[in-house]
Amino acid sequence: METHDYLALEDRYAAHNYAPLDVVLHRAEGVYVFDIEGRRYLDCLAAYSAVNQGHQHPRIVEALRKQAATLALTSRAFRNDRFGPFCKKLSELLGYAKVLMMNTGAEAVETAIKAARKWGYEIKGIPRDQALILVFDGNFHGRTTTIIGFSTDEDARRDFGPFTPGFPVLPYGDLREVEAFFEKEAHRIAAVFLEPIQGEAGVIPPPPEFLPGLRRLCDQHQALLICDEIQSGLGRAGELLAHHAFGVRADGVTIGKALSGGLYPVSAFLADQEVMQVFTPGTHGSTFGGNPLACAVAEAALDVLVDEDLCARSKELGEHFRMGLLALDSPKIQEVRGLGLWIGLQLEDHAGPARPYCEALKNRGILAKDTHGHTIRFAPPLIIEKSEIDEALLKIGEVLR
Ligand code: IF1
Repeated sequence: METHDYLALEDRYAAHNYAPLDVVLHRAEGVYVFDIEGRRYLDCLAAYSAVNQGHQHPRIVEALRKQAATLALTSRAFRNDRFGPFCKKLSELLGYAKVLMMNTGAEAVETAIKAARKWGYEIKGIPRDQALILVFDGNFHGRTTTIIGFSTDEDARRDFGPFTPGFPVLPYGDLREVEAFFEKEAHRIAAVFLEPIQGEAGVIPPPPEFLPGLRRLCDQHQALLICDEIQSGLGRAGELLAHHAFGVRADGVTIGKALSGGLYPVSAFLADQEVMQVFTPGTHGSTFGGNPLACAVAEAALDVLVDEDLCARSKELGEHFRMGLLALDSPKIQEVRGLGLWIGLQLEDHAGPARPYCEALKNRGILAKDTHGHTIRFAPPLIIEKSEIDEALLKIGEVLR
């Protein structure tokens, strides 16, 4: 079969909930993916930061293979020899007393929402069914009906109503608006929930005083600060958790994607005991959550993250990538945003939408994804070499010219 044959099959048999680039991939290795015609591409999306460790990392593939042949799923009705040791490892690495394992990012977010609400009622004493969780415009936290209910992206929410109440949306980065809202509603605010850097919105870091300000407000008014680190975490922004770059510690975090290095859906919600105590037997769960295979894969993925010092690499090489983009000195570049190896290249309006640039990059062997019209996202696996970034910069320069 040829590329167009695969396109026809997807067109005929799969729901059209995506508009992918017309490249049919067959295999991957490290920072490269290969299409069915054998053409090689530098992967600058890294599956939305799920393959920070690089595609098919041998240590993670081996962990998957071994555990898959030993014990894959017991359900949480019984115990197994991978779950406890992994929860300890994750708890100690990220610095939270307790871990609740799920599978997809959205499930970890739903877990955080349930924890915050239950904590609000049972610990803070918010009147039942009155809890509010502050969220921000431009957010992306997943695709369940509750989560898209507080999305500000019309495509993500149109005609999926009615939505779950209790998620006031405030302007991202605007501390005064948050302060004013707390003045009015502090008694029923259970949590403030946000991406420390907004991904889908176009890799947008908030003003440096935003997160410290939120931390102060949450401390003042007994509310939880919960960060969604599903995309920004585990090295992508040059830190174990992106919000550390702003000098604060969240009360809870959601993680996913690179938690498995892209080899298996693994996600988690982490918090200290004061929050996690709200979950008692029968109050929450998941068939595959925390299964032995997930734990074995995630354990190897975290070992790679630490042993290969991917956070430091991300920070250093991200700076190199950003400086290189600025050095192109292209009149089409309006802004280069980001932290670590997570870059949003915002094109000037007159430069036209980003999609054609992604098509041109694809023809030069670079896969990147546009977002929100005028931004090209560059988020390669964190194992990328400086020489590969320099090669990419040459091609990006050609395409911009
Ligand atoms: C799609 C976006 C990225 C996330 C954050 C939770 C989730 C995601 C910060 C949910 C997932 C994915 C979903 C995927 C494309 C991708 C995406 F474009 F949608 F917004 F990365 F930016 N929190 N993001 O980024 O995790 O349930 O998907 O495992 O839905 O198109 P999930």
